[in-house]
Amino acid sequence: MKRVNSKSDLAVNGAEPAFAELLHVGRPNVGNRDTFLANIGRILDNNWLTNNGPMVQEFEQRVAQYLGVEHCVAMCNGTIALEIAIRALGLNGEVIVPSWTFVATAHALYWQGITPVFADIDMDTHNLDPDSVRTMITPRTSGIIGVHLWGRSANVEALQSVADEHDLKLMFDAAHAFGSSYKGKSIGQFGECEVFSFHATKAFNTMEGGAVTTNNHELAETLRLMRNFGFKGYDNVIHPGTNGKMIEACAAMGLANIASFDSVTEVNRANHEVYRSNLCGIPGLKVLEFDSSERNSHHYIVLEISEECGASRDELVNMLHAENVLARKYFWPGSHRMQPYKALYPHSDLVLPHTLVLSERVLILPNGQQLSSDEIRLICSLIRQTVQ
Ligand code: T4K
Repeated sequence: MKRVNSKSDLAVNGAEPAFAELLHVGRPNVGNRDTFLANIGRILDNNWLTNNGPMVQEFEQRVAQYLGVEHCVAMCNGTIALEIAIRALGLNGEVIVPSWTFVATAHALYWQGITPVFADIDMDTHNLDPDSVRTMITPRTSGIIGVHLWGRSANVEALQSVADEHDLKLMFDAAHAFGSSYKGKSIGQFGECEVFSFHATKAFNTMEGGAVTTNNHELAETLRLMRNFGFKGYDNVIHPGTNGKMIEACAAMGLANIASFDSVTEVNRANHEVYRSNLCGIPGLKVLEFDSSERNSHHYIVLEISEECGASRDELVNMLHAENVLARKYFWPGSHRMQPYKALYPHSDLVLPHTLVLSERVLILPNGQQLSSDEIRLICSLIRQTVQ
């Protein structure tokens, strides 16, 4: 690995980094401040802060309309939304998930006494491999959770076929996929239901937040009961439930941000292109492409660094951190090598070869409306100088 020149050289030696301020992966995209503050004013005027208030209802309608789905049930975050959806679908025993995802996908099952069983992924798309899913099915399997990783849709039809063949429920963790499509249809409409995260670090955020979307009226009704302790009217509990409610202030942020979401996507797409053109032709370094026939927020800039590259993934991450670029190794080392799964499945490396390879190769770079083209070019030139 070569040391980078000039300013960045100094940074690696402990002096001035290339960027005066930290450039984070996950820096929030924030819409019109005046709209947000006016929404907050409306909340205060209403004297209604939470519990299915008018702002949350407006937000749900707006999201459902944007995604072309019948029901959006807003929740306090994506993890609780996953847990509630899993319980509402009656999943039990074992559920098949990718290991190559944020650990919340597996935790949402384990937290409820359900065993997550990890299947491998496709090397090109980083999404669940339906053939690997097939090999993991046992008499205890009740469902499959596909993840649309990096906003690239999972292989929806193939997973649905596996689920239908074995009478399993299929749902999706769509935490990365707000604004994405599969065969031209918006993500949010597939499987029994889909679960979004609107965390601050997502392309579209409500600070903290999430939602379950579905075209199934009965399921939507159950989800609404479950997120509010099972209450139907005053003093009348008709279902087991928890507190999964989104607060009004989060919906206020969501309404401000959804108005600018398309422009955030455009900025991300352009940034992705700048990264791609400035990093092309480096042996062993690939910028993950997005399928141009599908919609995607282009929020994640995913690099794969293989052995032919002049620097390892970890050397690049260390160099970037020294330069104040907070690149991330999402989702190293893979959920199956995190606790409690590592102790539960000490041999699962053997059945997850693609997950293992990618977990050593992937690096995520910053993106979003706050990043300039010049900053991207500088990040790329730091990488180029390091690997040459
Ligand atoms: N399924 C999938 C596939 C997911 O990716 C996630 C969440 C979930 C389910 C669960 O949804 P939630 O329950 O979270 O709604 C972050 C997020 O906390 C998490 O929401 C997200 N995935 C995951 C991919 O990333 P960490 O542990 O990396 O967070 P942290 O604190 O290191 O922040 C990430 C980066 O963002 C840092 O570089 C700092 C920057 N940042 C963060 C915040 C909160 C900012 O610049 N501003 C901010 O306000 O998990």
